[in-house]
Amino acid sequence: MNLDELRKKIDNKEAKIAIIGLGYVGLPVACRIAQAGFNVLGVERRQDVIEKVNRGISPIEGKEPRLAELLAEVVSGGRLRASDDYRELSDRDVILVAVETPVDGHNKPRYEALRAALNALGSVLKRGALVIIESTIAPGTISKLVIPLLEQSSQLKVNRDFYVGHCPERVMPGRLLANLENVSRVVGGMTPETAETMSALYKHFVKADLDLTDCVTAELVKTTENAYRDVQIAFANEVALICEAVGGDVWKVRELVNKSPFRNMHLPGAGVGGHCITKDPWLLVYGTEGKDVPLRLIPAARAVNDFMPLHVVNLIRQVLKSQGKELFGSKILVMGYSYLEDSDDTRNSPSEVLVKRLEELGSTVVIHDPYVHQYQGDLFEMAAGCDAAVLMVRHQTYRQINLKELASKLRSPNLIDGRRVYDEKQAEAAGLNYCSLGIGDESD
Ligand code: SAJ
Repeated sequence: MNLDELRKKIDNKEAKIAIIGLGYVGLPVACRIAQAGFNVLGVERRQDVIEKVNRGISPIEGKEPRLAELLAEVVSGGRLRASDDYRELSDRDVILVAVETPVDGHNKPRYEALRAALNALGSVLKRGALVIIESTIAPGTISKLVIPLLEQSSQLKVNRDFYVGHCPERVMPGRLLANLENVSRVVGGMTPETAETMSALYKHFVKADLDLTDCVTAELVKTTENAYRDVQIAFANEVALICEAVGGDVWKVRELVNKSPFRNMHLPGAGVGGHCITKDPWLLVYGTEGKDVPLRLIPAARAVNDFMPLHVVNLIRQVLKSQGKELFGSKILVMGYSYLEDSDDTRNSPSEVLVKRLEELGSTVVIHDPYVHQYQGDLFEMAAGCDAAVLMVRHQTYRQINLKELASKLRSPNLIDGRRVYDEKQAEAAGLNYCSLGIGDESD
């Protein structure tokens, strides 16, 4: 089957589609393609996910509007099925790959899941099939890893016997389906005709722009857009440190800076977590591996952001010290453990770094988070006997708490605000000794 024939099968929805990896990227896209009228096979390693999906139950935690209903609809309609058997991919015309691509402790990509998926797929790959990588990958990965692995495991030749493209995901936890439908996509094909054929599929379920390009550009755009955000946040964090040192208020500074045309200073804070912004800058950097490119800004931004939870430890230490107390032997209430407000996702959470450091320094830590099961509970009961409360995540519920009650429960009424959720005057009127990240004391 050549690309023209494949294109026709996609246009009339006869093409058989598969998604490898039914996580927060793969599952929504599988549902949307099935809803568009295609026959979709989801291939997944985790038996519990397979079992839930085949019962029409969403395995994804957290609030994902419309996803559970859509999954139930397409599964009961017989258009989506999950399996762990790669052999079932042998009749698939288009295969999307949405497996994890984390980085290791040395900030190098770990492609084990991608390699395993490609090797298994290659061994059953149908002639004329189109393989689309949706996972975020370092620039050069399509040409240096994906194509060689597929050719080797299939004994077929790319652009003759099968086709390859890269359409990086742009989903966001909490808005998976909305983003999938309404955020533009970069559609990178190994050939322009491949990109056109990919676009024919995405047109069925993406209402936003489909920007056709080559694979390297697609790899660069995705990793760059997240490295951009990381550098922007790091800039805001560095200005926060400056403001603390010179007696400024970074939150006020940011508000006024952003009134200047073409400025968009991001939010400083207690750190950068999650599985996109913390790793994609390293994937971008890895694209230059083995080449002598002097990269300083992107690694430095990662270092600045990784430092922020440790800076919060310093703020706590300063507050206690001003009261003749030490971190050693103190009891600290940590408010917020997920990496993002109103989310239960704790991956790469800055709070994890904060808690580890506090415990290393001899503090006893009490953790509260309304979204993370093991840390749910009565905030004020947890505050009892603590020498400070530390706000790490801007959960909506934290904005409305009774600060007077918090002050009364704490052993020492100290509140360190890592995200500038509270108003200093209100906090102090409630009887709290308030310290916000990014706000210096002119008398220092
Ligand atoms: N953060 C700051 N300051 C900011 C923005 C975020 O400290 O100004 C922190 C957050 O607290 C969090 C981390 O950075 O710990 C990441 O926050 P995020 O809003 O970037 O959320 P993510 O990690 O879910 O990023 C995703 C990304 N989406 C994709 O990769 C498809 C990112 O590209 C989006 O820009 C981002 O969502 C978004 O816009 O919300």
